[in-house]
Amino acid sequence: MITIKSSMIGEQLRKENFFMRTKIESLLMQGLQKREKSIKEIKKDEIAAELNLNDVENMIEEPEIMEDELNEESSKEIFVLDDGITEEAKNYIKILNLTNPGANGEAVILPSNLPPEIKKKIDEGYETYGFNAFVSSLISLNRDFPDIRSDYCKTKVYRKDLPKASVIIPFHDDDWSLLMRTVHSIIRYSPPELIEEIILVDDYSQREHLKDHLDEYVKKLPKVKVVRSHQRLGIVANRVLAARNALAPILVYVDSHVECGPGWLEPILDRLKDNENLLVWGKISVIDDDTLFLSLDNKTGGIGGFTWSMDFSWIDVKFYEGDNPTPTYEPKASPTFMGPTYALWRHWFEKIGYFDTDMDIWGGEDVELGFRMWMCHGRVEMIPCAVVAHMYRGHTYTMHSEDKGGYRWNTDRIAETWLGEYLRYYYRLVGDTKNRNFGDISERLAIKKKLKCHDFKWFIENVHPKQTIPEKIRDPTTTTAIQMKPQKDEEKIIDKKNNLNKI
Ligand SMILES: [Mn+2]
Repeated sequence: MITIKSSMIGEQLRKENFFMRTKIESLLMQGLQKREKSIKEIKKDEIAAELNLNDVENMIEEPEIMEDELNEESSKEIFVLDDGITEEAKNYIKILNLTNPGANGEAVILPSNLPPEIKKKIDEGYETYGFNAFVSSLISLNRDFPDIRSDYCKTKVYRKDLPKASVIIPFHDDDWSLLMRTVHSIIRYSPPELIEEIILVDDYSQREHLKDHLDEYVKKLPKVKVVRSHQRLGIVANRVLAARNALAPILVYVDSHVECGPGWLEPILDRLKDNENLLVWGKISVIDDDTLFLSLDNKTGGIGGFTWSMDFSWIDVKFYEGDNPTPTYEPKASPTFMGPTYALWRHWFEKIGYFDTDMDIWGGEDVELGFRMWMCHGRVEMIPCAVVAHMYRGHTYTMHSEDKGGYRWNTDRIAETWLGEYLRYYYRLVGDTKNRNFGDISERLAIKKKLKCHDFKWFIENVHPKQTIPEKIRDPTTTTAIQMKPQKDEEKIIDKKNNLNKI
């Protein structure tokens, strides 16, 4: 057995026992064949390589692995991923006469003449979690994600020596099955040797199933740990909390309501390997919020744009270039990105100032980081081969804190920090410049100065030249006040964000 002195990192190591053992065993086999190293040396080297810690010698007691023990099946710690379908759910599946509901990403279609008890359950799910949580509870946590990737993505060979990832999942009062299906999909579709840890970051959840029950459950899962904040931080500050607690060189942020598809992680890590100032994000498909249907397509995707009201907008892309009928699935430069799945180097994230933690609970942080990446000498790309399905849910909890102003507080901070001479385009869309309160942005401006970041004119000209600029105020030096109506799509987005209905 590997015994590890109890320290915080020791705890982490203990959870990784299974994966280390698997790797140690394969190395031992190689070592025994070559007869180059003793078992003890191989084991120590391997753990040191895994951890990349200088003081690994001090953390690990004298190895006691015996050769014959390694040959016994019983010495392996096997993690079993349960399908998570409760007895109650099984009963409903029977009543509804369903077979493997939701398997392979299929829609769960319920009969129209539902018993009142089930109708009530569905309504409660929507009310509490903003989606059809009843239907989700009927679906296996281990349902297969159809491999719709192109041949290019399926056959591409990625390097073996990729940097390891801390996968970070922020959550707050989430539905159990949706959150756990996210976790299971990551475990099932990621090569274990590429994952250092999966961190569930609790933003002060109050629901019982996310307390002791969650702590107990994750003990049964490889590499999963829970980090909790003891006050409501919001998703922005929570993501920074996780970054500070993460062990791996690469941070991969994943929403709490996604399913990761086959081969999603390798292209992300391979692309980051040689690019320390890069942020990549996955191709976002959709999990239907009513039927949990996985809506997948490998011909088109979206990269990130923005509107002058500082809202995210999608820019559709086809994976075809010009008249070439053969699609290309190479990474695509993207002016901004959206939060369901993105990854970057931990040290780069720290260097460019994490997120703006004075932002309110949620909103705009991804657009802001997209701007900052480009303007402060980095880059953002969407990776078509990294397929992740995301559910757009209704909100069911408070989206702003007492001392901050919610979504527009956040976008005001973005605009005031980055837009410079373009700032009035923003205020003409969101309202009067007077009496706005967005807190203190001096720290964010200091980062911009310290990193010698480009200005917004550079960003428009070099990163997003197709961005619409209202004709009459195209020249930002003009001082004439011109009334500007929101563009159609911007009106829609403003309306949507004001209602705070979906993320
Ligand atoms: Mn989301």
